[in-house]
Amino acid sequence: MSTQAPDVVRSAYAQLSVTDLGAARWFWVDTLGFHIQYEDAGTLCLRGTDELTHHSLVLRKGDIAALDHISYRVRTPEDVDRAEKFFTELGRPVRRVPRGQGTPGVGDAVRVIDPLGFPVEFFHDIDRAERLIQRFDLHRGAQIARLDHFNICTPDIPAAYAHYKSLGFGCSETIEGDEHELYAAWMYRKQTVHDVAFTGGAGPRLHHLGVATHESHQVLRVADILGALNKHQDHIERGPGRHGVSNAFYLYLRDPDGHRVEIYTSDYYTGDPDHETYRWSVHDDRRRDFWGNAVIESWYKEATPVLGLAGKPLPVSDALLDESAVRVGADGLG
Ligand code: 4SX
Ligand code: FE2
Ligand code: CA
Repeated sequence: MSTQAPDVVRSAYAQLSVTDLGAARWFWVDTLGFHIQYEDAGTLCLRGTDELTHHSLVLRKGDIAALDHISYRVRTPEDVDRAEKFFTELGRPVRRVPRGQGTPGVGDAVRVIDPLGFPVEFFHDIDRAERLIQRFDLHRGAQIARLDHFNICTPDIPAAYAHYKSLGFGCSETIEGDEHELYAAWMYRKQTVHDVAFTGGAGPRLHHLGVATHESHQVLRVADILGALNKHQDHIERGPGRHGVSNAFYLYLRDPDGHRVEIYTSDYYTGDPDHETYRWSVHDDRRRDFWGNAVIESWYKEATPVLGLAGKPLPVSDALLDESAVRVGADGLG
């Protein structure tokens, strides 16, 4: 019998290493409208207006631009123990991080390098924060409401799908070839299109963080702001547009270190127990942009490196984890 998986509630926060905390603050706080919940000389803990927990994004001053970890909230304190056991039995590196030794505001946690090579944290306990949803007087920029999802680059999409299935994730949408080869998948625990999605390519790398606004005008507004701040239009990478997959209205930006963020709104409910996966053909030009606009090359090729449990960059590979998986190449280019 396999070990019980931890009960994951949702994608909760990401911690990024940034090389210039002042520049990162300008981008994430002043321009995107994240709120500062905690700061010290080397750290900013940020959250959106809907978020009642301490943070959904942590920016840490580091030597290189990288991902420290993505982090999932689990349902009970016992689920933190379950996560520790689950990854230990998979033979993966695991480190227990007691409250006070890890990220500010976060209680007892476990950090692992998962089978896909990503640094992933699981925690239950986190400090609560004040409700800002109706503090309209404090809303700025894109008026970010909450973290929505992580998108990660990995060369072996079937292996990523299988791993997250084993963690109890549902699959809302896929992109598939003629023989149902899996090019991309969107998987969830909360009742939206996704908490995590996979982009084919060398991995482990973070492709982007998806952050949600309430309305599409907020997505357009941040593009207008970056245009108005002449020279900052270069932070706009792709969009605005309407995704085929997820139906979300979107805009991709790059932060001053090149970390990619997607401003995302208007996906749909997936919480019914018999919710079925919606499958897109890789030949359907509407899959990534419903209006058929081409995806630019940097979006497929560039991504953020990840750090191991000791804080050193992990090597990136485009080799398959699972040799039996069908390899059909990256979706979209060519
Ligand atoms: O470009 S895709 O339509 O495949 C897409 C990308 C859909 C939803 C997302 O969140 C995303 O990043
Ligand atoms: Fe996304
Ligand atoms: Ca551009």
